[in-house]
Amino acid sequence: MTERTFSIIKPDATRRNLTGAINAVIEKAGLRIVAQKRIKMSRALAEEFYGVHKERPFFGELVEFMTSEPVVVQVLEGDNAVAKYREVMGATNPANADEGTIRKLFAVNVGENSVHGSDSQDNAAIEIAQFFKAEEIVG
Ligand code: 3AN
Repeated sequence: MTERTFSIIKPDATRRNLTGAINAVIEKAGLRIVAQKRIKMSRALAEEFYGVHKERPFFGELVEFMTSEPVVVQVLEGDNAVAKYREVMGATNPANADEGTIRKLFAVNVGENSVHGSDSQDNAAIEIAQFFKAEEIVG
């Protein structure tokens, strides 16, 4: 089924000029980038976005990192886009990520792990709406 997922290319990757290299992996996997923009996340937006992790010990560090430098936010479209992008990203900790995945190829460590991808269709819809207006998405 064709669906959409939300992606962030994180500061560790934008800093190293890896946006194009990561997009190449995304497109090669059959996902279409139907919206994309480079933004600097505000602290308020980062805290809201990662609200589910509020009680985790790494929350402060995560918000600091995500607001430290620009990110590229994207909407990806394709067959089973949510699950497919999770596969393409690889495990949260790059040490456990499969060969050929974005995190295996590019991530620095478990915190600076280059990309975010929604973990469910419900969260994809919520996250897309946090960053994009409907008219910014051209499928
Ligand atoms: P995923 O991004 O694979 O869905 P989550 O939802 O468990 O992983 O974690 C959200 C984000 O929090 C990760 N992408 C990573 O940047 C950060 N994070 C997760 N675990 C750790 C950790 N142990 N130390 C530092 N940052 C972490």
